Amino acid sequence: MANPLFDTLFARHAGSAAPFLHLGGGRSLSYDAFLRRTAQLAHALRDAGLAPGDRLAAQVPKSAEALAVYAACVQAGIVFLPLNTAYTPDEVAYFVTDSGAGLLLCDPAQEDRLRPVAEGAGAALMTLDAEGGGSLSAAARGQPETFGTVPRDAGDLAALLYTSGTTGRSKGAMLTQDNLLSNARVLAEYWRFTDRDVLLHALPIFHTHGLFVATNTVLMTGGAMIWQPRFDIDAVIAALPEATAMMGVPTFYTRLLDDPRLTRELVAHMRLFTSGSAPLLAETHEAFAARTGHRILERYGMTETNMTTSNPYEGDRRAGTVGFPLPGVELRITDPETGAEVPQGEVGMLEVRGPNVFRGYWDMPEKTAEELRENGYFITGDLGMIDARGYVTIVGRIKDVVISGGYNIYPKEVEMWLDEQPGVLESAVVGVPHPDLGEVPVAILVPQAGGVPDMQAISAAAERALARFKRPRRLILVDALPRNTMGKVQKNALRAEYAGLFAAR
Ligand code: MCA
Ligand code: AMP
Repeated sequence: MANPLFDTLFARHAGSAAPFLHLGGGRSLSYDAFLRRTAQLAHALRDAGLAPGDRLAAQVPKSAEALAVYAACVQAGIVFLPLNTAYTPDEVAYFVTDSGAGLLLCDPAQEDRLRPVAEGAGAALMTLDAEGGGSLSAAARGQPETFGTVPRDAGDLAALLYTSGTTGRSKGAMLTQDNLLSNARVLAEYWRFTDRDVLLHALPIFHTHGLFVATNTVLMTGGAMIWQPRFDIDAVIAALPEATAMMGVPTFYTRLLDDPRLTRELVAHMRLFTSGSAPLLAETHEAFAARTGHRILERYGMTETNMTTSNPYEGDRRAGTVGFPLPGVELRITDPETGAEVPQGEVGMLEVRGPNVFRGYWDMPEKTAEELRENGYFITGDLGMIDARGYVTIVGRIKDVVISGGYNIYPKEVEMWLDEQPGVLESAVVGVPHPDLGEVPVAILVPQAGGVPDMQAISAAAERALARFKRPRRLILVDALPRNTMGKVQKNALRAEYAGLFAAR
């Protein structure tokens, strides 16, 4: 095929009047209309100077048009680089510069703040707002409604997704056409998606979960999506009766459980709820089953690997486990020190291999070599075990990361920033339990000798430097950090000490 990803996910729906996106208020967009818009956008991007292989960085609100930009990039052979809308201009500057993006697409409301970023990185700047307006849409208007799809190989890059690193520097995970396509194929089949499905889509589309797991799976089978800009409990409850499936992070399910409108009747016709991106507490799984009769299907993956394990569609969905390796995915458990496989049933490092595993980190061959073995196994940084029945359970992480509402926060990045603030000698950022978001970051600060850091000034500066979800929910001053005999900060002790800060409601 000339462009496997575009041909399989998009082109096959050309001319189809079937609904693709339900946009609310009775408005829907058919597959055909979506693809015609995609072609117009592809023309506009080419006119803007983007050639196959170039990167397009997009920090835009979720909309049908924003999804069509992803499709247009695939059609034009442009590498799509989606960015969290919470990132500050400083953070965006790093991604645009590091990736050498040719174009930064942003919300017109951010244009003034991001223009210097684009100029500094030598990228063009275009805009797209939540209603599909902006300079890119204007450039697409009137363009031909067909576009000569740019040929691509299965191994060519389709997307570059940045994941923060434990060293504090974000790394761009290079995802190929086949990484995305192989996973979409497997998930659509494993989870029994068909063209009769209507997926309630309330996830952001700048991460693997909302962009690839949800969207590509639906595109694979020709179903429709109820396209909601964000998780709003009222809108979700109103839409559930129209849906057949929903994919969410655990916070979606705890928020639904907190709402008395979640009843067995409301979701009686649904066929599937999935959860991932963060651990789903067994008690949430059980409470949801008791209230609705549905067992949430938990699965596990990473930006670098797409989805790797899933509980079964038919059969026992076991609370607290992430199920079995998906077809075509090899998973092994190794000793974190030696890399040798551990006996079945023992805890160790999860490593995965398969067509789903990324090609490496953008421009970081050393980092790639550290995490992606020559034999193709990717070292996840997650600790787990496989039980006698083959179910995988994640028991912890070796990598120092806090997962808050499904967003990853790398303490190192926040600590490096905190350590530079006036009056701060050193800092430690840990995740503490939070009833809504699973965990949230908290910072423990040690003042410089004789000084007292201005906590308000630090909080104010954090607003400019760090995306909201990364900002510590509390700044706590202590005389010294607990250390072991090797001098290493004992984060477990800090986590234990502050575990009750946001005690459950
Ligand atoms: C919003 N805030 C957050 C988060 N989201 N803070 C920490 N962690 C978060 N995740 C901030 C808001 O800016 C706001 O700040 C305050 O917290 C409360 O906001 P609220 O209105 O309650 O939040 P929300 O807008 O309802 O969002 C919560 C959410 C959302 C629905 C859980 O974060 C979400 O959709 N998360 C999904 C993330 C996701 O898709 N992850 C997949 C990546 P203020 O109070 O100052 O206004 S991982 C992945 O892709 C891998 C491969 C995988 O396995 O899936
Ligand atoms: P990201 O780097 O954003 O792709 O996040 C991937 C990480 O999210 C994984 O390495 C896990 O630590 C975590 N994760 C994803 N799904 C699950 C799950 N079902 N249970 C526990 N952790 C998960």
